[in-house]
Amino acid sequence: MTDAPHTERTLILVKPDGVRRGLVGEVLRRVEAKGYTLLAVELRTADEALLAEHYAEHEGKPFFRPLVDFMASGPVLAVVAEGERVIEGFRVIAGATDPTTAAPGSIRGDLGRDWGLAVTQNLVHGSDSPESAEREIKLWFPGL
Ligand SMILES: Nc1nc2c(ncn2[C@@H]2O[C@H](COP(=O)(O)OP(=O)(O)O)[C@@H](O)[C@H]2O)c(=O)[nH]1
Ligand SMILES: [Mg+2]
Repeated sequence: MTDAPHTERTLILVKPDGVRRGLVGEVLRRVEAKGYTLLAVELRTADEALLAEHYAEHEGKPFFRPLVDFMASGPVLAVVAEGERVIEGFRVIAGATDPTTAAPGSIRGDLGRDWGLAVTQNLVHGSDSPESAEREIKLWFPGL
């Protein structure tokens, strides 16, 4: 951690499993309770082109197609949040990728588990670096 102020923005998605389970409010509550500012919140069903672009780094992996299909299976809540070190902070709130082993206290650890669909359904997405955050925010909220 550095001492210099480091306000940044991140893209958060409540994935279709989270929306279907009625966890939109719970995810937003945790983001707000941590003290981050919501800059944009929009419920939307993403098309395949947007999702393939969003997950471009995973193209070619065996879970890419199931992941895109799952993400297109219903509405997602797209959120831009702002704050000091929010990119790292939200990844901690979200927990590890595999919800079965994600730490209790995290969104995935408290609310997620394996439903027999590997780790695709893990409730939330959060940008993993400043470069990813900038790219993803442009993709989901071109006007922001
Ligand atoms: N089925 C399956 N899905 C995966 C696997 N790894 C990642 N995913 C899914 O792909 C998303 C993106 O993967 P990654 O960027 O590594 O994880 P994240 O940054 O923690 O979301 C994850 O959130 C999961 O939904 C895998 O090994 N199998
Ligand atoms: Mg990732």
